[in-house]
This record gives sequence, C-alpha cells and structure tokens, in this order.
Amino acid sequence: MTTRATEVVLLTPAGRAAVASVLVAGPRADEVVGSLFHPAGARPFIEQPHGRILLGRWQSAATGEEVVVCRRAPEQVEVHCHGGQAAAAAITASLVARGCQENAWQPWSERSADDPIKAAARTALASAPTTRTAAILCDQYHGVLRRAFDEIAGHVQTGNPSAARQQIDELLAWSTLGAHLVKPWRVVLAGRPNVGKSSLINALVGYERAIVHSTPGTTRDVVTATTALDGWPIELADTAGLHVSTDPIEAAGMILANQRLATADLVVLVFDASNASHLAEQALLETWPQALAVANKCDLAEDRTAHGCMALYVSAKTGENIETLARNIVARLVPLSPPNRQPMPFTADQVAWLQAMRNDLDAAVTTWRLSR
Ligand SMILES: Nc1nc2c(ncn2[C@@H]2O[C@H](COP(=O)(O)OP(=O)(O)OP(=O)(O)O)[C@@H](O)[C@H]2O)c(=O)[nH]1
Ligand SMILES: [Mg+2]
Repeated sequence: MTTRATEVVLLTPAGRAAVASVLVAGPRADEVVGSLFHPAGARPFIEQPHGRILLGRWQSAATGEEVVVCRRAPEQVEVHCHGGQAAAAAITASLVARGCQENAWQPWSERSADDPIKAAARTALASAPTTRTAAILCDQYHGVLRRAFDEIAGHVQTGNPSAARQQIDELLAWSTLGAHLVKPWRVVLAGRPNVGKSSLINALVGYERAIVHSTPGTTRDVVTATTALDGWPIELADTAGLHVSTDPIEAAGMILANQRLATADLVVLVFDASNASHLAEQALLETWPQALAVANKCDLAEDRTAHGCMALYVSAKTGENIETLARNIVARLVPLSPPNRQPMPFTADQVAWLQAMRNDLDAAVTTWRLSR
C-alpha cells in the first residue's frame, strides 16, 4: 500500500512582504512539524489543540527562525515566518529533508477544494489585474456561478428544458467578459504613418510608452502597454503605419501589424484630422468595418466633418476627447456592465460545459419532435 505524501506548499506570493506562509498538509504533517518546531511554552507541539496560534522557534540546520504555527485541521499545519524568500525557502528545505514533497499552490488548491469552480476562482483571483475583475471573481468564488449551474441542473431534472436553456444562454452571454477577467482585452491602434498612433497610446496610458516622432515610419515593431480603463484590463498595441513601402523593415512591421489586427478584440483606426486622405481611409474602413474610427490632431483641424460623422475627433497633444475615446473603447468591449453578484463563466471548461449542456438539450428536443 502506498502512503499519501505529505506536501509543503508556499501559500504567499513571491516578493517582499512582512509574513510568508507555508502549509504542511498530509498524514505526517504533525510529526514533521513537531520535530522541527519548538513552541515557547512547556507543552509540546503535538499536544496542542487545533486552532491554537503558537509562537516558537523553527530549529533546523539552516535557521533558528522565530515562527507562528497553527494546526489548522487534522493533517494541516500552517507555518508563518518572516516574509521574503529566504526564511520560507529554509523552512521548506528542512521539511523536504524530512521526506515532505514540495508542491506549487495551484495544484494543491485544485485538489483540496470541495468545488472545482471555487478552485478555479481562487487561481484566477491570484492573477486578477484589477479590483473590478477581482470583485467579480470573488463573487464566483463565493458561489454565484455554482448556484446558477445547480439551478440549470435542477431545471433539467424537473423536466423544464426551456428554463435550463434560457439560463444557459444568459450565462453564455457573459462568457466573453468572463474570459477577460484575468486576460486583458487586446486593442490595436492602426492607421497610416504619422497620424499619431503612438501619441494616442501614450495619452491613453498616461506616460511615454512609445516613441513619438515627426518622421513617418517611426514605429516598426508592435509596442504594447497594459492598462486599466474603467477597471477593465486592456492591452493597447501600437503598430507600424500602414502604407505601401519598399523599406523591408517597415514592410516587416506592417506584417506584424496585420497579424495583431487579425486577433484584436477591438481595432481603433486612427486618421489625421488635419490631413484627410480619403482613399486610404476608405480602404482601411472597408478592411476593418467594425473598427472604432478616430480623427487625431483635431487641434490642427479647421473642419471637423472631413472624416465623416462617425469619427471621434481627438487630440493626443491637448488631451481633448481622450477620456471620451477611453469611454468609447470600454463601451465597445463591455457594452453592458455586469450587475452585482452576476454569475459569469470565466474558464474555457465552464463555457464548454454550458455549451455541451445546451447541445444536449437541443438534441433531446429534436429527438422528441422526430419521434412524434
Ligand atoms: N498637433 C498635433 N500633433 C500631434 C498629435 N498627435 C501626434 N502629433 C504629432 O504627430 C507626429 C507623429 O506622431 P506619432 O505619434 O509618432 O505618429 P504615429 O502614427 O505613431 O507615426 P508612425 O509610428 O510613424 O506610424 C509627431 O510629431 C507628434 O508630435 C496631435 O494630436 N496634435
Ligand atoms: Mg508610431
């Protein structure tokens, strides 16, 4: 018979902090911690009740570290030591030397959670880039998505497929937003050389991310900057100006630009408000009909209609309408703000489960119709 390993898992993230937490979980947790940890009082560790917080010393070859230890539950002990990497690494090494197995927190979290949705939410929360997306993931962690899944299963069991289908469709409508709670939306700025794409990226992120120059063809590579607009994580990509060029480096830049454009969640086409070039603009608008059109350098434009009534007139130089541009980008990506505690599928597995359930329900209805 093989015995289950006792694991050592670093629970706190890398980086500077006051405290680091190491979890020891498994059948030998009490025994190994008891052999290394000496509580301040007379009572030995192994006799201490669960839940009691104990101060003492971690006695191994590498460290005489002062630590706080707690037996959280049967087979689960937490060791809290000084933050940073050194103390936690020394404690982990001493536990590994006594036969424990070091593991990353994600697989441990997935195995130990009572609900896979909760485990996935915990993993996603650790990478949530904004407080807004973290709040939505917190709701999923606390059960709103699980309850919605249970309700769907309940409708199926009680023979109410139309209610199940409606609820599945409502959840799937949030799946695009759910997929971007951790992964930023990809917004690509494109247009002819010198129209001010790099200047607009800089104006949107609020610092000089991309090189701006009066020489057309300044940007060659794709330059990205990740930011948050209205609390949503967004990666803005600056691209080489699109035009006919015999310069091989510029041409390579345009290939990269087109690759980015093909996978973008939103294309922002930038025009020069002070210098309308109708044919070139028309061609870009026909290629990217869903794009957001922006006429930059409006501070130089005498006529604010030359680029059509659909274009938003902005100035990266004066800041005019930059906030409106940010709002318009958000409105395209997230047309509907989720209400509080909105259930939202946020992993590919959850979306696949909903789609499979939807297909099964459709197939059942078809079979029922065909049998009549
Ligand atoms: N007056 C005015 N000038 C601007 C504005 N935006 C950019 N410029 C100027 O236009 C020139 C080109 O700006 P960039 O941001 O480098 O333009 P780009 O589209 O990135 O150019 P490429 O990388 O060459 O394709 C620079 O001299 C900027 O200072 C604006 O809103 N108003
Ligand atoms: Mg540029």
